[in-house]
Amino acid sequence: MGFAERVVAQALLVMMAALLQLSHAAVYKVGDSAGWTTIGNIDYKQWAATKTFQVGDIIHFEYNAQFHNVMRVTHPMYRACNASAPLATYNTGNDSINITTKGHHYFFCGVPGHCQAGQKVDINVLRSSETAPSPAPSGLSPSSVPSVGGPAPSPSSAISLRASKGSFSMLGLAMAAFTVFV
Ligand SMILES: *[C@@H]1O[C@H](CO)[C@@H](O)[C@H](O)[C@H]1NC(C)=O
Ligand SMILES: *[C@@H]1O[C@H](CO)[C@@H](O)[C@H](O)[C@H]1NC(C)=O
Ligand SMILES: *[C@@H]1O[C@H](CO)[C@@H](O)[C@H](O)[C@H]1NC(C)=O
Ligand SMILES: [Cu+2]
Repeated sequence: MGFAERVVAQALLVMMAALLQLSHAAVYKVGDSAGWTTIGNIDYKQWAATKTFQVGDIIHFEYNAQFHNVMRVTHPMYRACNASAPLATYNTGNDSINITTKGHHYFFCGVPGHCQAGQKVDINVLRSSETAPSPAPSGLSPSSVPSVGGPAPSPSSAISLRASKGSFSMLGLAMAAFTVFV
């Protein structure tokens, strides 16, 4: 294998690593099976406390749009259940919100009385120093790149990483490209 091919192979390995990192984004349905509601006194604070939110995650609100909505608000508005000037309002009943920044993201239902009844949730994305470090992709150290003249590593050695949620089609593409070049 020549120098150019090795460079390409190395670049593809880096791309695959990046894809695997991206695939860690999670979708969280607020309230789990109960969804976004005032029925059953769901403790959304408790719900959020069991999650480790990260930048890139998607927060999904599912509810009957005739009776509820979702408002993103500031901390003072959240504390006071003040719905007079929300930062954003969602009302499809099936709202997915991308979390793109660290820190607190405050949401409540803007229907009078619902926030007071507990239909409010604080999505807190911890600073990276506070979150558990994501495991380094072990199979992708530079040493796993085939040496000149040596046998190419079996694809399974690179693919046996934590991969999840639909990353396999992308990964398959990368693998296909990879095998073309080695
Ligand atoms: C609600 O928030 C608005 C905008 O921040 C503010 O003007 C108003 O005084 C607040 N109302 C209450 C009852 O806190
Ligand atoms: C919510 O929207 C997604 C696509 O954005 C769709 O796949 C899903 O079936 C919808 N769920 C409901 C309950 O409407
Ligand atoms: C939210 O993230 C998804 C994938 O993570 C992306 O496809 C979508 O375009 C994003 N939506 C917005 C509004 O940024
Ligand atoms: Cu409501």
